[in-house]
Amino acid sequence: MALSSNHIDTIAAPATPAGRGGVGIIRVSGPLASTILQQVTHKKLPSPRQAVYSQFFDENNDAIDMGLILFFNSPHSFTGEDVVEFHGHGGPVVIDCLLRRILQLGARLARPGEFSERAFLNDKLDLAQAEAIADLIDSASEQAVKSAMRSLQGEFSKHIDHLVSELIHLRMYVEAAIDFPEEEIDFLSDGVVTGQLSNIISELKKLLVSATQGVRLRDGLTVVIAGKPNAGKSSLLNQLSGRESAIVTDIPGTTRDLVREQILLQGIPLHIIDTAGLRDSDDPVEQEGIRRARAEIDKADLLLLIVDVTHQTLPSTARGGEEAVGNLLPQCLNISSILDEYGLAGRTVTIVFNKIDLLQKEPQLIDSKPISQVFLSAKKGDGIELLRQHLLHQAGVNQLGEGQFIARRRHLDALQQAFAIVKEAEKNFHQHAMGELLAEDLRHAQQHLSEITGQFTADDLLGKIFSSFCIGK
Ligand SMILES: Nc1nc2c(ncn2[C@@H]2O[C@H](COP(=O)(O)OP(=O)(O)OP(=O)(O)O)[C@@H](O)[C@H]2O)c(=O)[nH]1
Ligand SMILES: [Mg+2]
Repeated sequence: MALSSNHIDTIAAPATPAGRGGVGIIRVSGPLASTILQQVTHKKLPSPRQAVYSQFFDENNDAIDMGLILFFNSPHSFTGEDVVEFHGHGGPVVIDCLLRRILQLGARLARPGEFSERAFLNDKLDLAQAEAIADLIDSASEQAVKSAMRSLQGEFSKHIDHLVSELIHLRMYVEAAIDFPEEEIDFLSDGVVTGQLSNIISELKKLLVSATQGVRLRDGLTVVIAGKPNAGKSSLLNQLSGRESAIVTDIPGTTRDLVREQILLQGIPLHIIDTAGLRDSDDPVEQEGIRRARAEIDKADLLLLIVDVTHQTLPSTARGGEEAVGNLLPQCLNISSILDEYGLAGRTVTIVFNKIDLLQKEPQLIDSKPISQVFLSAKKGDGIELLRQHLLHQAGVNQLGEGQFIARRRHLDALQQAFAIVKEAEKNFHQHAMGELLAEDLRHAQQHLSEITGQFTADDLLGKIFSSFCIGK
């Protein structure tokens, strides 16, 4: 895919952020890069990758700045083209003067992401790696940095490439069988196909889990707070966000609209949504609020179901208000009937039993799958730290071991589509053993996976991805 250099523009842009700094770098890439370097410095081209100290001159031969110059010869550069870098001083005007001179000499200003785009087009990086550069720069936590680095180094792409080659291998096997119809049945029923299919499915499954985690690390997760009126949803939102975001009163039905807050937990963004209390209502405004609440519940990455713990019926032995009552709670609660009541059976839910201060119960976290329980007081703040711990755990922070990479929604969608196709193909194959159908499905799955690394990605999508990068990247 390498671009021939004669009809390619030479591009230039500051590589360091706007503003003042000790050093300001301008990067130039393309066929004119080396002549521009010589004209700006009045020096001959330095050896590749060797820093040389020089003055930078404008069109009147006045010195504008001085600093280091670097030359990277094609294809041994970031973009794969000839690249030069001017490391001058980091002031907005001085950078501007130098940039103007470079543009006069035939370069044009780079579009956002254009350096990375050229690196991709010249096969220096695949698409997932190019995206990882942007993600590395945007990382809000150390975990995200390390994961983006792994993606940049090709960890994620390696898994994808491996799966693609397995799909191709299986497809070739199946197509060979189709080409020899008299032996087709034997070919297809010898167990190789089903064995390889199930291998591919289990690899895809593992990759889906890692990619989901990778997306969470980058985009955070959406946490929806739901429950009956007055359960303490808005109080909990306020505790988590550390400010009075939502109105709290003792009037049931206070919150009607969705209230959204964004917080950072150890660098992981959490999008928290407080919702209208769930109940039957004749009020059209409240009804609409409840409809919106249900829509958010369906979309949530993590659902916090808030239950007023004092509304739970306790066995008679545990009644009486003495101190032990609250601490008997976890054993006496009927979790499945609570989930049934809200129509949440079968879902992953964290039940937050609120208002423990009224029962003198200690805060408690029971972290398990698919149902976790947290006992806390949203009003007093007791147990909020346990909830934070649980949220981090759900975001995957503790499980991030070796090999975790960063991923984007787009990657996850492609993986999910490939997974759905291969699952369906396996089912059909078991029923009908039709080689042609299977080969076609494998081809589709392969296309979806190739979108991730960019071997099979539409130009308009590429344009969209790179234009979201910033200038100079
Ligand atoms: N004692 C006690 N009271 C609480 C606690 N959390 C909330 N409350 C009280 O319960 C009432 C309702 O709290 P909200 O946070 O407005 O409840 P909500 O679930 O948002 O209610 P709606 O918006 O009406 O659905 C208020 O009077 C709060 O002060 C708690 O942990 N302990
Ligand atoms: Mg509320």
